[in-house]
Amino acid sequence: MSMKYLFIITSFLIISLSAFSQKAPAPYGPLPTQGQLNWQETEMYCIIHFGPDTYTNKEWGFGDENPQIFNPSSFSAMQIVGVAKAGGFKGIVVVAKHHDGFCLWPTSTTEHNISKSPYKNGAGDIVMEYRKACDTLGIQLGIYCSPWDRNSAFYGKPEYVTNVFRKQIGELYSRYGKLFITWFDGANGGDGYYGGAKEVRKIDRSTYYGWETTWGISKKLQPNAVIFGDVGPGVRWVGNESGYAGESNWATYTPHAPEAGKEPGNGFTKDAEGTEGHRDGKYWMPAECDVALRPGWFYHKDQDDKVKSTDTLLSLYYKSVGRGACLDLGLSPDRRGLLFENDVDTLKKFGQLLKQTFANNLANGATLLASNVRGGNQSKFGASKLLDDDRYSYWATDDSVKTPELVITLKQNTAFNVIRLRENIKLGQRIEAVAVDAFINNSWQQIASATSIGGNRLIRLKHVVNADKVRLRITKSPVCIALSDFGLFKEPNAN
Ligand code: FUL
Repeated sequence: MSMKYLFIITSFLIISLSAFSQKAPAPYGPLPTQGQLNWQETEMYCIIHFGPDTYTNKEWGFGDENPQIFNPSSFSAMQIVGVAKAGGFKGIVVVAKHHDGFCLWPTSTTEHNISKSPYKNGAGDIVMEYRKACDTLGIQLGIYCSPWDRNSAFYGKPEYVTNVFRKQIGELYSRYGKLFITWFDGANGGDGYYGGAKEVRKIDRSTYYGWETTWGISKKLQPNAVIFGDVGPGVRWVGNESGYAGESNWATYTPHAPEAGKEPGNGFTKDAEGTEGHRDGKYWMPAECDVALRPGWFYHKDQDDKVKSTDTLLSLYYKSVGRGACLDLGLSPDRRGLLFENDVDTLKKFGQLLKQTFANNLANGATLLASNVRGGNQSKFGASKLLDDDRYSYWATDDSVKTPELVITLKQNTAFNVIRLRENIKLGQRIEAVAVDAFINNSWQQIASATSIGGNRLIRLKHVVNADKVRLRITKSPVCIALSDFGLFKEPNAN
């Protein structure tokens, strides 16, 4: 063979080999949409309940409340959204209509709305005030409009869905700019005012709202918003209102809609499947953990000293955001239309604590040694990708390598009590289990383990660990890995 041919063949081999090593791993299982990726990155947002219930001291208004009672003296969307932002929250969900049917925006669908209240002499629009505050402060907006309407005479009849409810969400999704989430509550049907009938009206949750058509309004008017409901379709309810996801929490889920979830009047049925999801679920449908900052969703004076502490919030943060879910914290403006002082205080301290803890990844500057790098291609799939700020650049292994290891040699002896891992979820949720070791007294000692990594996994250690070398072992994965982040952090008060 002449030198010329040898050269051609060798170049061909090199080119095809490098083409192979450039190839990204095949995605695994269901994948998130753009809206779901944005939702995942949002991590924490606040759902805000404010309306007639604030003035009647109720949680579920009957629907016969006089609009005259809605008259906040100093409502400030800027104060409320500003405090949420200081708390580290990146979005709000405005309850534009709760079960009592009172609309906080001027709607053409019912008389039972803010234009009939004394607030701003009937010219107020609370939803618009939130929109403006969100724009000023760089916070995302979402909207909750209760399907159940205890005021409407039409509730229970088909006309309610077609002429009232769908028109209401149509107004809300077209007048208030870009939304990141549209929120559908699962409490539906029961007793109510219903235009004076004062009776019990039951509906069939699976058919009454014509969900495909109703969700279609959100998809059409807000294509980038995720749709939240007890069983999705974009984001699922976590199955409790205490704010935690399961230790194993899969972003994938197969809904058994809509029987799972909440039943009005008799508390909430726990949906354990919502808490953990399904490893082999059919859809990408991650969990939202909703929980109120106070015992109730609405403001009640006698709960002023029952505001959750910063420590409780932090612990919920690890059990929700730290398990790959999002935290949706309920805020309850008081009768002035402001967050009460105790609420402000705890939220601000919580935000500070998060900032102090996560500002600095203590693994930065470490030397990383991976047992395998896909195609040997360090620049594309090397472990250094774990330390950049890009959630979608990633360390990947060859297809056959499913349980690789990574040794992280830190710049110096380092104290930490939180370990963070994230997968590049654009390629699905792949990793099922990991273990972490620290090099202590000249030997490797296991300090942590976790399951279902996904978009975010925070492992909070019981005690601070001091080490200059840490080892990550992927212990179970059905396919090669695509890990995007490794972080070590220390809470200021941990010891
Ligand atoms: C529940 C509702 O019944 C509560 O009043 C509250 O709005 C909560 C966020 O969802 O299903």
